[in-house]
Amino acid sequence: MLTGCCEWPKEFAERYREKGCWRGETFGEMLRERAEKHGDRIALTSGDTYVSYAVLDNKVDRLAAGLRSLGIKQEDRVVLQLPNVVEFFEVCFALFRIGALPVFALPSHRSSEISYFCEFAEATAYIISDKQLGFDYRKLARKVKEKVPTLQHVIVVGEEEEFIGIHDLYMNPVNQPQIQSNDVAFLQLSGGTTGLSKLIPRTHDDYIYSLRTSAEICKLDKDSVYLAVLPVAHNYPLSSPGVLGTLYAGGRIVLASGGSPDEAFSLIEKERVTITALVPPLAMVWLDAVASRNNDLSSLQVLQVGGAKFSAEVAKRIRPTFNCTLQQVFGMAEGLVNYTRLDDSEEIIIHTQGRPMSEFDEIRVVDEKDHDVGPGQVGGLLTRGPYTIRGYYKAEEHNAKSFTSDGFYRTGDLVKVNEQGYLIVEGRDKDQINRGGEKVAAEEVENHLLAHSAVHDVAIVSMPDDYLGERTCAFVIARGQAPTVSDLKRFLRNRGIAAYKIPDRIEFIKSFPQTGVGKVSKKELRKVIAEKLNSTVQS
Ligand code: OOB
Repeated sequence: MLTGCCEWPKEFAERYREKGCWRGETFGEMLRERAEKHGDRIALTSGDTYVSYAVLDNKVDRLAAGLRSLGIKQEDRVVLQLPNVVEFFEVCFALFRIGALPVFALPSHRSSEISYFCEFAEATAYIISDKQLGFDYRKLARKVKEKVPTLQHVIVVGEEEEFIGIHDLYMNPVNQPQIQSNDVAFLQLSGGTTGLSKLIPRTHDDYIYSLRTSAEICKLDKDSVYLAVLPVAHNYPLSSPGVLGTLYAGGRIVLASGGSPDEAFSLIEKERVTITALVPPLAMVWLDAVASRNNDLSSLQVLQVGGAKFSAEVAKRIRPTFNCTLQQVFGMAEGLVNYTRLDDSEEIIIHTQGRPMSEFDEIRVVDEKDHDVGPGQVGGLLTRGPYTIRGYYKAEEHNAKSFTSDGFYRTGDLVKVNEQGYLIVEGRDKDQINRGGEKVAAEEVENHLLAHSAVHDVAIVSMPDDYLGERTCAFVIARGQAPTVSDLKRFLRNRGIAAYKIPDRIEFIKSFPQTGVGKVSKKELRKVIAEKLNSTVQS
């Protein structure tokens, strides 16, 4: 296994194999088999482009040859930052076939995040699109190359300028190395709690198990049509069951550039979409948009909502509005994914975040001392299982805190379990803000702000928000003359961080409230801002 990754202990690995979870499949073989079985069927649709399984398989082989010709080889890390385009799949599977590991960056990441991924993962290549939504990724690549001189190749989908154009990399197929199913297939990103995102190594065995099980739970088959509106690099639309689960089932993926009802509703109508995945704020936008549109959405069978807590009040409106089944999804890139089942009662579907997808998922709900809480009580969620990692990539010290000595991952989520074994998310005890599904690690943004000469200290907390669920508020203690809010926001943008991490609100404060042991009390700060918001709403 790749150095810096933690394997499952032997007895667990043996059990997961024996029980048929890990079946020795790799992603490269999976696509080949689907191409042999479903050759002429359409795997991917993007705009007017329709790509069959056979064509996808062949393009992947040719691109794999091209990537090899650049010297990209087994175990090389490649930072992949592509939006929802056909090439995302070609690159991904080409890397899988040569045994190189994609590092799944999001389109919203900027130079600070990308440089860190490239440096930390010691990436040999960085793959981007030319321009997207008015942003030029080649400019970003120039900055990253300057900061990370070891980065050897920048490959561009579109106009390549001084870089390598992907169109030059489709070559005659060559023999590829034998890939082991227990090898790491790629690195996902964690939402991050302490400082920067951690990298999550997922193996072919464990990930294919998770998407196969997800596809079964969602009853996907070759007639399923999955609409991808969220960025496909994220674990949720990638594998729950997402685009990879759809390919596993031999179904068809329809790519959308974003979640606007204009685009998504026309695609649902035109392509007869059967299932799609949303985060709660998007679900609210869709609910409100239906009345003013007259698209035929009758093909839609399942609407998944996850990534952040979906309020029961809004959840109730899904079935009457879309005439389809709501499925709540509570998952994490580290592994564990919970689903409400399609035939569950409305009560369960509306009021819970589902139950673990696998009978081999182990969950514990514990107090601060790691003792199990009583039935129905709220506690911290710990989990281990056949698709939950045993450690982050190259993060020994952090792993000692994020995992128990017997290998349970500390999710940082506060949950309770009902009598039927369904989880209800009640909050979190990790230093992270969940901005409608986008995760912000408080410490990462605090560190950026601390680099400003007029910032003496800073604490970032969540504040309630009707639309996103939560937004970020930074409490700043100024040094000398206080900077302005726009100064600080500009400062952050110039440091090259993703826009969703820029605090929604900045409050200046003289000193921080403290806990009994003299730490900053974020709980008190959350109260301060919530009360302030409340009083402005009322006045
Ligand atoms: C998904 O993955 P990540 O890694 O971006 O974020 C994981 C965290 C969870 O630990 C939890 O705090 C929160 O996101 N979360 C939810 C939730 N789904 C995720 N909190 C409340 N209710 C939910 N339904 O977000 C992710 C990965 C795979 C599938 C679905 C979501």
